[in-house]
Amino acid sequence: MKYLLLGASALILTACNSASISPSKRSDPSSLAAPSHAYSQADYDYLAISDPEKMSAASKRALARNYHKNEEWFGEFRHENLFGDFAFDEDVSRRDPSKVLKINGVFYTWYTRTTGETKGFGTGDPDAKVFPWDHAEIWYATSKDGYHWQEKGRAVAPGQAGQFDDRSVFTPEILAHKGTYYLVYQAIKAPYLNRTKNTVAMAYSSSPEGPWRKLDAPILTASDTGEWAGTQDNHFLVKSQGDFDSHKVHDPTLLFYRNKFYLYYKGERMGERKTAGGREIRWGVAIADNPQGPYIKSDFNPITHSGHELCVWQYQDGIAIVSSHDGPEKQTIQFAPDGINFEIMAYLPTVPSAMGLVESLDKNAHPTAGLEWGLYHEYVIPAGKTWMSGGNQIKRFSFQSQYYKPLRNSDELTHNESN
Ligand code: AAL
Repeated sequence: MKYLLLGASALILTACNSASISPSKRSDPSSLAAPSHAYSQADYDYLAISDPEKMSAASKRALARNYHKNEEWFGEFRHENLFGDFAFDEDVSRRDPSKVLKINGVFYTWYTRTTGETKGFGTGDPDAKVFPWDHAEIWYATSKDGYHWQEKGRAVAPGQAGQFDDRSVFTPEILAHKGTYYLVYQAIKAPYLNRTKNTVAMAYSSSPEGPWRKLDAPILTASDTGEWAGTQDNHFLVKSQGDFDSHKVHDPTLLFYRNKFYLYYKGERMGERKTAGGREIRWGVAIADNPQGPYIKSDFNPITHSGHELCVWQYQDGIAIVSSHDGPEKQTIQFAPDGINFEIMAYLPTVPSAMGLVESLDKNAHPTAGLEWGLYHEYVIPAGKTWMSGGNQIKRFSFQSQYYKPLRNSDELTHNESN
């Protein structure tokens, strides 16, 4: 007798010879692709389920959520300070680091850089800096060892007055593909108000040092659904909320996957509500045949119901993500065999904000090898300041897994070899 679980909850009894059931495949993504799961005696033993005909809700959930398969995805993050220009500087905010590329033996990252005090909304001054990422530019830095970083200069600046990116450009991600570097980033057109909808823009270059050439128009915009209530600049007041990305399209992250360009992003909704333990945040994906687009939003969006800044990498033939803060599935690692249909693989005690992964790591060496180390940001809030008026600092994370102990740096491919 064996049990077949269809979807996440319906248990169906099937008469079957248990000897014919193949053992569970730990961390084998292909086993997640199947629409149903058959369970072996080894699975029940692993979960201490003595009688599969009498299972509690917790035991059914443990099977449905793969607690018997995914232990190799578990681990925890450690944090370290960085040196040189990435040491904390109270006068310069550096945040939202991109992926780290290794090019000819040198690490590169791109990030949001601002100066000046954040004043918030409602000052009456239309030029006042409303967020730590307002009036921002995208800069880049390099490092030989991943610890000591040298700021090299500006990569992308806001556009001329009247252009779609005339107020701020920030939260960059990078993709290197066939000798061209593509920066994707958020853009704001003035005025920057509570109800302002941002866009996602792209610039490209044949060198990581630039010069960068901007596309004339955004590659992604907020959905044109939802309706504000009244004319007050209050993004909580709506007649209807619209799609998951009716207000903001954030944290663009571009991957070359299955011969297409997958632009993963965070959506925020007009009239945002609180959801289980956090803000109403979901992720979507838009897919293009060519790196410059057009990017078509997936019909399956939203593809998560949790998370905040994006952390996305290819593992084997699927896509893995870390869902950071916000939502009922915050602080999880998830995996989708097709890049769309994500399942929870592991729960995490903490998750760094705005992780930038190291592209040159051998990500297929282990489920969490792509997380071996990378960059992230932290808020530094001196006494008397808030998260808005305090500083931002780029730091380094590493992922400690009891199942995977890599040789630091020595097993990295150079960027050129990996592309
Ligand atoms: C971050 C990211 C995006 C937002 C802002 C800067 O947490 O989600 O980048 O726009 O905050």
